[in-house]
Amino acid sequence: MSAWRLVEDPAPEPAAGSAEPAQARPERPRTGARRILVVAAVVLLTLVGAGGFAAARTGMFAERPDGCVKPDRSIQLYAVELPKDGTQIRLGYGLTPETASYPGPLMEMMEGECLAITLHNMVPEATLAALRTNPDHPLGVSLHVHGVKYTQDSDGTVQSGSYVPSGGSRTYTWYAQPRNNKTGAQGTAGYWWYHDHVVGGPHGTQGLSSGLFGGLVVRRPGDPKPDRTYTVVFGDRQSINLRRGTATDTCTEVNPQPGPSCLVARKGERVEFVVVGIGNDMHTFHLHGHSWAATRTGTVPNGQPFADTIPVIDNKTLGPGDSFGLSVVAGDSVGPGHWMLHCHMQFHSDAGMSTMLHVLDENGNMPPGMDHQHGAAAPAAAAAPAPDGDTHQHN
Ligand SMILES: [Cu+2]
Repeated sequence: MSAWRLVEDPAPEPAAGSAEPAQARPERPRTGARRILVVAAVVLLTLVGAGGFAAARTGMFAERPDGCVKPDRSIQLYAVELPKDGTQIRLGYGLTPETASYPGPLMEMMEGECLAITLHNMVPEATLAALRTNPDHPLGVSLHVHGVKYTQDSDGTVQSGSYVPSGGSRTYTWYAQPRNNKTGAQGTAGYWWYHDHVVGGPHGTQGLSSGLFGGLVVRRPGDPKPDRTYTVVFGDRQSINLRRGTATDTCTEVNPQPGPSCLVARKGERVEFVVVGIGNDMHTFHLHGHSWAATRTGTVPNGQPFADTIPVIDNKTLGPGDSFGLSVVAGDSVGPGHWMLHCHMQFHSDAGMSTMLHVLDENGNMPPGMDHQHGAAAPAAAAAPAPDGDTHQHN
């Protein structure tokens, strides 16, 4: 057992040879009844503790947070190695090994829901060893989540032992704790993200930079329902979803396939973005032609009067580890077109941290005369120095 303990309102240590602390708290009389209580408590703890400690040895920590009696839903998640991007190792999470991508699949929960995710580590040990920064660091991948509730058992760290060696699997439990006006619990509705915390070192820095991350939305009843959701991760080396320049936008004019490097929508669709910052740099998220409310969802809740207390914005600061969400009605009042989505730190956007939201008309066509703007690569982006092979991409 650990030696950790919290001593409430600790009194100074008694001087050697003295029976009582020199300056103890106001004395409470040690009545006979109190002694009996203490003895009873010790006996009870010993009896219960025998079972409890046995459980602790097998599981070490509680499996689920309070409030999650049993998972409402279970999913399988696979961590796999993807084709290299130039010389850079790429990893991804997927709901199947074949569909792994970076960012990984969007996770969606409703407040009150408890989700069990079984992570299967299919990344070869040799790959994890190549990413390791310290030979003493264990090899594995993990799943660490922001915003929702989890126990140490689902923390996804080395120190809690909650990671998965190559070939193994482990179930993580997330609880989207609802608001509770009685206890003051603020709820977990919001735009969050999940990521590895183990690959390379104790903070999963190499897991993150290789692609092991994804978005999480926790909704509250009544939240707007999006027609499509894109996870947009701003990272180091002026990257969007680990890509930059032309690689950020691989939409084809014919039948573009929505994905991490193809943001496309029809006019009138509600498009939701989960925006996440990773790495070491500050960024600002800016979308042309569209704006949103500075609220949890980016919209003004139904029934709430519009008020000047809710600012409308089209640019938002994003630091490492931050995440936020928003939704817009594609092309609302501005029509179809190629709407830039970029970091507004000028040297970042100039270096290729820029892509497009392609808004087609209601029938899914780009109106004539607008095809010429296809592609995100500004001349400046093409001229920027190539970041270690970031010009390739994989969905
Ligand atoms: Cu930036």
